[in-house]
Amino acid sequence: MRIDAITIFPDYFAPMQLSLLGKAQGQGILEINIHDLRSFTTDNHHTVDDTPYGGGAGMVMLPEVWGLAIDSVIADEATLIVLTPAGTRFTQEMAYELTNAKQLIFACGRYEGIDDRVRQHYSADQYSARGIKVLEVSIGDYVLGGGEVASMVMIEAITRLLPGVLGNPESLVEESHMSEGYLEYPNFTKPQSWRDLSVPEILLSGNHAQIAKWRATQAELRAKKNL
Ligand code: 6GU
Repeated sequence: MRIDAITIFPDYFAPMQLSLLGKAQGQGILEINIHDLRSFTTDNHHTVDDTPYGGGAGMVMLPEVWGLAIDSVIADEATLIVLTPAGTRFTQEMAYELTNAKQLIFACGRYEGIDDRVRQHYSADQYSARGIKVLEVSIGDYVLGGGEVASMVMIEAITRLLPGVLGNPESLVEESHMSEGYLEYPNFTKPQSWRDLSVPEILLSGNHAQIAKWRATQAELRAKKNL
């Protein structure tokens, strides 16, 4: 999978070289390219924003610089993800769907967001004919300073599902959010007793059927508690 993130703060993405993501890039499973939006400006001041038509607070990012930046990376079958708190909520299901994309482009807006014509332009027939899709996505009901952290959340959730990224793919078989409302049961390891707290007796029994039953009950209790 090829990932391109466009931002005015490329340094935000330093953690993408760490841990599983860094390793997957070394193995050629994944290619992550970070692009500085300002390098696509054509004026002396490297302007990326201006005041909103219609008035109001804040600044809106210019369509032309975004157009040049996106044009420089977009390939057939790409999915362009525009990060905005007004977007569709990101879920584990969406993460699974996006693992099928050949290229993901993350447009990280700042300020009051990106001129809406950028979304409109890349949603037009000339792009859908090339298999290009546009999604406006939010990671939750709160407002961040920009799309950078949100796109890293998405990149981590999506790429860990790609074949070969996780050291132990069995980890994906039973995890929270694998199905609607499912939360994983609590886990325990050594020592058997820690600060007066013991590991539940059933987990030491060796009775796999009973253990599976206990875990299913615990998972249900957790799901109810979090409603
Ligand atoms: Cl994608 N962007 C911003 N700025 N805030 C958010 C968000 C995105 N998702 C939740 N809050």
